[in-house]
Amino acid sequence: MTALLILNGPNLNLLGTRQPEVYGSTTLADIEATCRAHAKALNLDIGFMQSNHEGALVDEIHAAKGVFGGLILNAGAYTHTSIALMDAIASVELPCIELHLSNVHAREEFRHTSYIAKVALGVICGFGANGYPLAIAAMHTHLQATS
Ligand code: CA2
Repeated sequence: MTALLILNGPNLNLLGTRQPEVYGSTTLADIEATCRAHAKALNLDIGFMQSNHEGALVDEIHAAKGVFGGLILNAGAYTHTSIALMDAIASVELPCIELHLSNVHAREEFRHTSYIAKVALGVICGFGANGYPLAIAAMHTHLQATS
């Protein structure tokens, strides 16, 4: 069975508790449950984790090699700053979908830059928590087409 790793970056543990007008009222635990249900329906295994620490995210990406067939990454604010995450994704040579709850292009200028997009298969943003099942479906289609 193919497996996907869904990684979440800094502050996403706060989802559903603050700023619901920007990020919605769904918690990260709700999102994980939705992801597990969608993945099961597609016969996919998933790993799901969140960290507020850049190095921990880099370690997870390294450890994904040989275990997971693809990555779905909401790197939070590290999206806009982290060459380390970009290099980690490039180094494992796994397909990666960059994901955001909000439409980062309709927000502040600094959110228009993404280091992750440079090494990603594609980017999904602006669909709130629904972006997670969209990303799972997109990765599933990609992995079927390339296997
Ligand atoms: O829209 C997204 O998914 C973001 O990755 C969220 C990041 C932001 O820095 C990116 O530009 C876009 C911020 C996550 C903060 O999450 C919070 C959730 C609830 C309350 C406060 C912060």
